[in-house]
Amino acid sequence: PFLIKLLTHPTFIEGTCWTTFIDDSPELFALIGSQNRAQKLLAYLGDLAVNGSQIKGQIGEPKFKGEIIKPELYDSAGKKVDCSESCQKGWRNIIQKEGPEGFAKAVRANKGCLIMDTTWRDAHQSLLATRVRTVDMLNIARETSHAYANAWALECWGGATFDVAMRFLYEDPWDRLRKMRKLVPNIPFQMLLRGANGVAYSSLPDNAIFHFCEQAKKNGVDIFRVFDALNDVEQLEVGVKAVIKAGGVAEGTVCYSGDMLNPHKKYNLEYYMNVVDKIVKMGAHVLGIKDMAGVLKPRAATMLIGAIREKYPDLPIHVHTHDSAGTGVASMIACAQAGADAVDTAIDSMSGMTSQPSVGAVLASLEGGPHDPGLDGHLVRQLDSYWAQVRLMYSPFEAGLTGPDPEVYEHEIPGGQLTNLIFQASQQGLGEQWAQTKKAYEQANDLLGDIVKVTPTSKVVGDLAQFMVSNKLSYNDVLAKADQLDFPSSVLEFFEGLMGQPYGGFPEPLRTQALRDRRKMDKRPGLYLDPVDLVQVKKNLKEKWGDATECDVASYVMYPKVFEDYKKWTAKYGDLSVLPTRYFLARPEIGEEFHVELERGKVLILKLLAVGPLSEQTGLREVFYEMNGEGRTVTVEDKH
Ligand code: 3PY
Ligand code: ZN
Repeated sequence: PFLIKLLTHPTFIEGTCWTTFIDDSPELFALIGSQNRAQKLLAYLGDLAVNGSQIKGQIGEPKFKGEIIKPELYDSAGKKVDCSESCQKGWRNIIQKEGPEGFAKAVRANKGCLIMDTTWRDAHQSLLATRVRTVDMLNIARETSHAYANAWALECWGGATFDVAMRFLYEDPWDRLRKMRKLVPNIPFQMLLRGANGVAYSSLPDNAIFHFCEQAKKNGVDIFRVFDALNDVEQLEVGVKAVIKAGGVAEGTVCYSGDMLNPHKKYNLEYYMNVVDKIVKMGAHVLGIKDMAGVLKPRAATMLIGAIREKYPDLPIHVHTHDSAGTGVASMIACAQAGADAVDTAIDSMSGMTSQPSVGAVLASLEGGPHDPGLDGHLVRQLDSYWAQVRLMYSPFEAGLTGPDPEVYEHEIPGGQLTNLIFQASQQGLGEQWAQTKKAYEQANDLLGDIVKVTPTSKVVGDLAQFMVSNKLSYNDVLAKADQLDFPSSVLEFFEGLMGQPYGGFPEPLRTQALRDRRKMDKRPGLYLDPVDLVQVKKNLKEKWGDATECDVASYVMYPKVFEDYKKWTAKYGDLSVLPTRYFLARPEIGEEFHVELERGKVLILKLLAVGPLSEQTGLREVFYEMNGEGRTVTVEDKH
């Protein structure tokens, strides 16, 4: 079939085929069939043996390269939990039986404050550059279904995981979702949806958001946390409507910024109550409070949740925070006491600092009292021994955080971005620059009109801050030279209105001076965008890749280039999600035997035998592996 495809390929027929044609047309390889999956895997392992890992963002090798030991679970009575099967009992049964409205009622009737575990999404997004791979979640999925059986949800999809899965891990996010779903049938799955941006970084046509939510619901998402980075309710409404249409639980979310306790700050209780009123009117089933930077102080939490609870006694309230300042546990307890129905935590060894507060700490604080989350803390703690090992395996993606940063109350940098910026500063070895960046971030925020900062608007502020630091521009310089400065593209997109409308309007004359001849949108961007022709997209993808699912269409619409690159990669190396992380990130030792389960029951036993000498003429090396007892050779370009 490969030869036929080659001979009938338009480029080949046209005669414009050159020697790099095969390299440049990896789609040809997609058609070869599954029989050479093993050979493709060897191509990756050969490359790894010669060139080391090329995964973007990876610095060095994992600190832990041993076999990850899975815990056996024993409940608090000392009884062994049978994890050969997934647990079947949980809140998902209620969603399936009673629908989103029934779920909302049942949650309000529940006495305790439930826990959402974020380990599979925000925790690793905030600590490990979103690099945790599917296999490491699947390996602990059945145990998780037991230990977290009474959890509100597992947050496991959306946000940056969608993009990073394809872009850096060469995994299909939809495949991840389906595989996790199979092993965790009982706990609701929650995803993060950036309102009219979907899981992308700026607005998409409305029909793309509706199509995306439909696929997400069909493939396993139950609860959708929908936010807009500017709390622009029109942008938010697109997402909430799409979720309701898809049959999901819509968690309409208000992003918390600033300090409500400070009377001089822009976002006060009245502002938040006004956004909440609009979210309720939209028909959201649940209200989310998203404290993306971890600046919701315990006293503010009491005030905000208390006011919402009083006004809306039937509305489920779910609170999200980050532990950047070290006050996350105290804030979540304050939320529970003020009437929140669910709060977010992460497994202990994946918690703290820019991640969510520790589940163990929150459980210890609430267990036995009126807000007891109803989880067996003993079981949850046993899962932690697994995650402690996984975290060490992903050490090449650690940002080197050393402790809490209460300065977050001033700079208000969201958790995930804080990790990124610290990492960048430490890479440049410039402690001084980090202090400047934080200061510049505050000033950039002021210049932009003190906006709500979360993806994608946090990137706008971060880009402007870095632009100011690298060009040595003060706050006043930016104002004085705005009509000549070459602003970062994200700043111009924000000023154009591509991310929605900020509360209080755009800062003038800065906006006009920065935009010059560029357009200004004063309504939500979706009203200016033509619908995507989804049928045509599918047709094009089918022509190019031989097959295309609705999920592929949704991936392509969110990230056309990332999706194409992902397809090219898998055409060359196959589906690497089956490869244990230790061999995805680092070369095996010579003589080290390891196993890869290509599919159920099809196990490859591999051993790296030798790496041959470099051929000066070709720049290539031969790599010798043993596969199921037979010698195999791969020829690899030495990129050093
Ligand atoms: C995301 O949008 O990915 C976020 O996590 C925002 O907090
Ligand atoms: Zn978050």
